[in-house]
Amino acid sequence: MHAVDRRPGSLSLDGPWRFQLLPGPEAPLGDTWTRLEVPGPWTTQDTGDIPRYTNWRMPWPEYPPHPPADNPTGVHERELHIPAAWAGRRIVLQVGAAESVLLAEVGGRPVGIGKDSHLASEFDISHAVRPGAADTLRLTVVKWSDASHIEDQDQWWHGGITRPVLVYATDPLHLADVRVTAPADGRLRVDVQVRSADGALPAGWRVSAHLDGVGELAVDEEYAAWCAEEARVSDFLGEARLRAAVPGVRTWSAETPELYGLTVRLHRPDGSTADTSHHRVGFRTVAIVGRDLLVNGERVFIRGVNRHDFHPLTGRTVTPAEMRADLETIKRYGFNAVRTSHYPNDPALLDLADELGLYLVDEADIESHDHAHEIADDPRYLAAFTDRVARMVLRDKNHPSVIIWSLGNESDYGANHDAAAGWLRRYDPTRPLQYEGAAKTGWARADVASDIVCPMYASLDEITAHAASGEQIKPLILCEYSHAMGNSNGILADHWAAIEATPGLQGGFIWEFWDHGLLQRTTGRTAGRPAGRGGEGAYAHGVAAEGYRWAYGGDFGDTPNDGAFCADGLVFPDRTPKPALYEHRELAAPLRLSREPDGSVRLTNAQHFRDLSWLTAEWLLSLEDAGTRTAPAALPSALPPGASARLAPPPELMDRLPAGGGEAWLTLRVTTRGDEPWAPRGTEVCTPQIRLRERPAPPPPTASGPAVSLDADGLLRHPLLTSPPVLSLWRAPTDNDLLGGAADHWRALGLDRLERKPRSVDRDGARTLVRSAYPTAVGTVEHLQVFTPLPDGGLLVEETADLPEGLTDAARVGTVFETVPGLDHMEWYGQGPWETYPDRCAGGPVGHHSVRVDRLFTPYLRPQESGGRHGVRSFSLLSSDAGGGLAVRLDAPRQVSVTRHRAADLAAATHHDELVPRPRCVVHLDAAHRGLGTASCGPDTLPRYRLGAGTYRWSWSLHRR
Ligand code: IPT
Repeated sequence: MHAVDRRPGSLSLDGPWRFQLLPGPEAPLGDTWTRLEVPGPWTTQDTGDIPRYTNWRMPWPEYPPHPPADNPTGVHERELHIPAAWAGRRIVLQVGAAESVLLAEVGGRPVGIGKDSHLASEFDISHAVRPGAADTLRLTVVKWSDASHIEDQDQWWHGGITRPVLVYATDPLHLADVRVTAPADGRLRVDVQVRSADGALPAGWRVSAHLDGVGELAVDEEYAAWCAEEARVSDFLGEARLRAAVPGVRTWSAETPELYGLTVRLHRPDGSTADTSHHRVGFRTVAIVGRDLLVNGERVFIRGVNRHDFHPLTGRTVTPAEMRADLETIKRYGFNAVRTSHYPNDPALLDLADELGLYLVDEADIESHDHAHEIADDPRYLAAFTDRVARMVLRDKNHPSVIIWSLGNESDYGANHDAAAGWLRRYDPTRPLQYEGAAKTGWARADVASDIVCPMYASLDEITAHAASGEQIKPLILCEYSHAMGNSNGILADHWAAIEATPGLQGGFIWEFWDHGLLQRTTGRTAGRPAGRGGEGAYAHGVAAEGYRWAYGGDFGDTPNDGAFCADGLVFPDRTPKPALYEHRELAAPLRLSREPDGSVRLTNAQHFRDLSWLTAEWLLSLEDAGTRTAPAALPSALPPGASARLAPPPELMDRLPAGGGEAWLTLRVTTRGDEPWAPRGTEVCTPQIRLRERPAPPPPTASGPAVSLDADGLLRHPLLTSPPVLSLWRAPTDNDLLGGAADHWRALGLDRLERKPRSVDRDGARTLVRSAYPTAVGTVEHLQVFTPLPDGGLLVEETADLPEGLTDAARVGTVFETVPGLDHMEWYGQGPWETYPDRCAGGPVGHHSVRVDRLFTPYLRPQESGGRHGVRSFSLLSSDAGGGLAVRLDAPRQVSVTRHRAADLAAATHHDELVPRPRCVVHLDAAHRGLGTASCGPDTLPRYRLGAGTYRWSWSLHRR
């Protein structure tokens, strides 16, 4: 593995290949070939072998290093036409990635074997090919091997060739490696290794290098002279060293991804060019000083996300365009870092990270999870550990985006890690390394194979306590946190408040980017099979089209499996953003607003390297009762990173702030001024806001008109409602609720099957008092509803619920009712427009929002509580054709959800396609709603987002519109 990119000028072998799937590597080849698209795993191409999903357990019982007897083996064949002009050249076959063992043959001759499912294998096939003629190229891929035990990552198991296959040719004398060292001070160093096919170097070869905009690099004369004297050394190493000092260098960072083109040439004695290699150089320095990780001397926050190679049709094969779309999405939602969980990515991804500006934790393909303890010290795996780490580092060392190396994931900690770390520290002293398994043996230990404390899912208390302990000696950056499974990422704002306020805490990587739902057919002859490439376009807005669904573990009949645990990303399988992404975007905002005591607004540049000149903005004044007005905003473009400035709220808006009250919010809608490499001009970046005026308390009601009508059980009859308002204490369990234990708690209390017992009805003039009881396992909830007719024909509902001692941590305390059919549009004043919850609402600015009812609901793969909007003050449900509908005004900002599904409908379904939308709206108005937390893997919500026993009071009024 080397850092010379051979993709340019190569011959692509991608496309349809002949294919046979055998039951094992020893099985005889049959006569019948089918066709298979390469690259692409066979498990998504309808070959009979299925994708299997397990988290950490191996899908079969054999102990390391043994594979199972049943071992699907794919034989891939095609003709290889090497151009006649390549005769006499060194010809190399490169297979981008194959899982898990690759055997290559040309013209019936074995040319090599390869392992590591996420790095390329290269074979010198010069001796085996016949340029100008056709040879048969056969790539046999054995699915399971000793290596499977160290590729036990939490993802689908596939089999096959997953990255491009190509052949390239060089002179026998060629550039074998180029190593670029480009620190922020502009002192560039380029070390070049030259090799010849027969091992001998002819005299007189020469290497040159040119840096765009700067010029030719100088040869390191001292080194050259030394090499010349030590002729044997020179011949053996074939090494050249070149240097340049770049004055006024433009440094690379995630915010300023400045790249310089570098061309390295190998010249024959006659001066002609034997080989050329192109690079993009980013000048930047990474260092750890004390407990700070510094990029170019700056303590940067790491706003990261874990990303797997994933595609809903191919499983794992992704094109450069798809990788770009991933990274653009990642950038647009405020991330500046990616951990390549849990293996080296396609080289194209690293190029893109350099270009778009993302810090990478480049992770070796080592996860021995199920047998972690045995393998970490097992010398039979020693070579694999060091090989996997070294090959990654050798390949990726020139990428400025890579700021940290990772030894792998979830593999305990043993001698094999120390061996790899030893090599790595010596080979690349310019970057820190991290390994969670080593760090966790003692966060304050200096002597372990991790320069960073990189825990997964540590609680806020744990990490802040460590930072305050006086014992912290390394930066703390969570390698995984805020598990994005289903409706999740609660307390992200609390995380970032702590990180930004606590020296020693520097960020983390959300788990994870993708929901790994594979598109599966549900109807027709091929029902149950992966849709594969035939499913192109059979999805939109995160939802699979009719006749398809997003499959998770077990859906292909794969046993054992870990169910929906692979659906834990910030985007749906089609890359549609989930609401949590907006939360992150706002928390990562490059500029922040705050209110000064004199009423002026303070704006802070929260970036590390950039001023504000790339942004433009407008002001929005939102008034609860008088809509929204806008005015252009003048940003202080030259405001340096970290600095703040006072801004006058726009007079043309402030002048129109009506006297006499009503809540008012001032929002700065910030967009890109021009095109950024990751977003076109006009892309929304953040929407920070400040409250100008509080919401006044509602006036005391005056009753007017006839008292409400009730049925025999004391339930409200109302022309706008098809199901009367009753108490609700439950929600359809989210993945966090299910896996974290809250759902069991609610079941034990009986909240999932709460039944109303009428107690009494009292009339007091026009007011009607309805008392009900809701028995639970720990006592009865007493519920009072007071109905008062209002002068405008509306109805005021004042409610009180007394939760007995012991009834703590309910899902919600609130009202649920169902409307007449035909209301398909919601307008509201509150947080939005995206889904928000009490502990995930930083990304939903308060304002007037309007969304189709069907689009309020978030189609999480496994149906669950969804569609909530936090801080809703008032809303209307309208029919878009005939007009009219209903309006609700709440006493205080409340959690509201309007969907077409009852909580029980959601809880009963296993996949989104099982849900049948009701024609009516199911409306929840909550006095209180439990936070989401992240308990499917990690901390639950904080105590302040939980519900206690005691008295809850809330009121709302219902009006015709
Ligand atoms: C952690 C894994 O590193 C990651 O691959 C994924 O499984 C994640 O959890 C959960 O989705 S390991 C877990 C045992 C904490």
